[in-house]
Amino acid sequence: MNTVIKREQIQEHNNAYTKKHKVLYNQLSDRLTDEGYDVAKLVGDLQAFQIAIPSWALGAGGTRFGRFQIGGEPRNLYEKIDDVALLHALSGSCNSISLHIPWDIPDDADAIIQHAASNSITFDSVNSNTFQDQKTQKHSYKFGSLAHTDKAVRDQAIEHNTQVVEYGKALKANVLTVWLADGSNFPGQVNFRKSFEYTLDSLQQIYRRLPDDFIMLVEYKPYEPNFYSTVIQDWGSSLLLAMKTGERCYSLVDLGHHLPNTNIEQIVSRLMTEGKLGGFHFNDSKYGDDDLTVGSIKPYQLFLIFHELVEGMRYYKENQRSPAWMIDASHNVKDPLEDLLQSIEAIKLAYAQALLVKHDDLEEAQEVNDVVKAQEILQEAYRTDLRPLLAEARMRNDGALYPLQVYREHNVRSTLIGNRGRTAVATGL
Ligand SMILES: [Mn+2]
Repeated sequence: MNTVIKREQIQEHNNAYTKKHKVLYNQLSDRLTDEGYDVAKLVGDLQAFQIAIPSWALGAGGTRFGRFQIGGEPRNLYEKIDDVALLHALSGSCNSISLHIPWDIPDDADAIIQHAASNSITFDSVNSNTFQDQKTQKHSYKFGSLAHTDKAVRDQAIEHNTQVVEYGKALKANVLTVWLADGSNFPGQVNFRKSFEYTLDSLQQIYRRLPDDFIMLVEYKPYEPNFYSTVIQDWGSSLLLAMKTGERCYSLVDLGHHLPNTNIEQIVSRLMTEGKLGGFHFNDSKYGDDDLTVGSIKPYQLFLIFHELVEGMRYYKENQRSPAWMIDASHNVKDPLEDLLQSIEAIKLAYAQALLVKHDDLEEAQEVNDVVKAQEILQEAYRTDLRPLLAEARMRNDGALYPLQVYREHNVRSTLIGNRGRTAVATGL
């Protein structure tokens, strides 16, 4: 249970800042109403938008050069759920958690579900891990897993994924996310054709064992930990695999899994056109898979991506399933919980800005090739400060008007260090 910040404390904070908030909100609300927007609907859409928090983002991340202690990290799955509950209490925007197996194997699924439910948290996706060896496994993944040349290794990796689904089923999750580290470091090391065929065959085997209410997401990444090639290096490979694997298999876009300057928003549009955008991992980056705070480096790109998402959802309506939204970030110098609060805010802000885009006007400008007007329409939405709208939606979801402020005023990290210890390290990292 999140006992670090109580509901009354959030209420106290909101009472203290209601006056300030109302001035800003009413001003914005009046302006948007004058411009023809349905403000109640905007706030409602923001209230409904929920983002999953991955269990592995709650502790200190690190790089291959080292990891720095944050203190008070969650020591087990229960405490990870507590941290997500705390984030949800403050933000009203993250009612689910994603797990990584075997880092988060539930010892007692019913007790875990109960614990999560008492905090209004559900389980979103389960993620398999064949990028590192576990002590108990027979074969090594050093040279690959689902794409390995040895059938015995592939079978072991397939079995692991099936196991992950079983854990997911027990927790009432319904998404399996597969990301493979498989690839090669040197030219000639692997046969591209064979490794792709092996991967497809392995994914199909996992898919055949998937319960009917489960979907499967295939995540791509151009490099790292392999540096010459990865088997699923881009959206094209991921889409091919998803299409050949089955109806309930989709591509997953992780923002950091692109080479610099890739037009990610266009990829989003393309995948939606095929009805194959199944999931989203949010983070930000300067060069590679930096896993930095969402919106910290390229907020305009984030907005453009959301614009395509909103446009796609609007165009395809019920034919398009809403992607599974998740933050996938890592923290080396920030308090992970503060970092996640910043990421949640950035995601919802980009979403709100995208909701503001006047689609009919934009389409009209595009039809007559009015390039200047098209840009103006997008940037008008992007440059409108919608933070009061977010605060209003948060408050209506019983969250805090200003979550970071509450977090700091109540010295949450010190409390967590007091409860869990300075050297507590999140399991799995
Ligand atoms: Mn990811």
